Amino acid sequence: MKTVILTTFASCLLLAGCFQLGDDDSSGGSGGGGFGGTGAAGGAGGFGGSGAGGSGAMGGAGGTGAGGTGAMGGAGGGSGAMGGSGGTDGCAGCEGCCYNNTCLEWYEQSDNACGINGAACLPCPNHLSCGYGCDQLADNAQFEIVIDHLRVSTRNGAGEAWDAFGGAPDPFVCVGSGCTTYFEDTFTCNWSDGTIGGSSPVRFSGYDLKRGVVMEVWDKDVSSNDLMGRTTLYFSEYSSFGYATGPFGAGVLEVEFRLR
Ligand SMILES: [Ca+2]
Ligand SMILES: [Ca+2]
Repeated sequence: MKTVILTTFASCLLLAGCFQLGDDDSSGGSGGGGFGGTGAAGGAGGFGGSGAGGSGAMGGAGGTGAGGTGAMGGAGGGSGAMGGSGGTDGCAGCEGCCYNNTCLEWYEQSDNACGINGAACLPCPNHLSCGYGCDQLADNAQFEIVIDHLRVSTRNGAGEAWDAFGGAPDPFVCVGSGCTTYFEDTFTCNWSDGTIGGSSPVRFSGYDLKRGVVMEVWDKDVSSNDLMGRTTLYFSEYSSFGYATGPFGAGVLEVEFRLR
């Protein structure tokens, strides 16, 4: 009988999904998995049931139900031979992620097991790495920069109009080796597609974005373009909501942009 148990255990280990990392089903019943039964009526499986509040990869705290009847005879509220401490207590108050019913603090995490606020430790998406949750740009990931909005001042640093005869500027934005399209005679630009590089998007690695990329805003002129502002952007955290800058240079009031 012992052998059967180990075989079951081993085959369970080989089956992805047999365990779910940090499945903290505090409502009980469905947690546990793998090692025997579930359900409020107590353990039916070889390792005792998960009973109420079982969770954690190694099974719960053994059934608390009214008597297991499984092959291995969980004798009612079995102690869960392979069981963990049961419940989700091991991750109670966890600010990191929950793995095997144990809290992994942020400094103990990796790109393969990451999370916050007691959530299950999960791998980060390919374009992100683990910081405080999966919030950092992955070094090797490739991103495009999309400019959504630009607002510039009505006068340049010398207090003059940007164009001759009091004309408004014709702004566009460049980052690295690429630029957006430009708008004519306006102080506010809202791009429908402000991809840097346009139809041939410039791609930036996460590594380069973290080291800093230079953003410039220009006023397109017939003779030579006027630089309206230049700044360096350092992307550490990834924001799916996008980014915004404050004023920079002689004439840039704000830029809103995002990574794609
Ligand atoms: Ca000009
Ligand atoms: Ca103009």
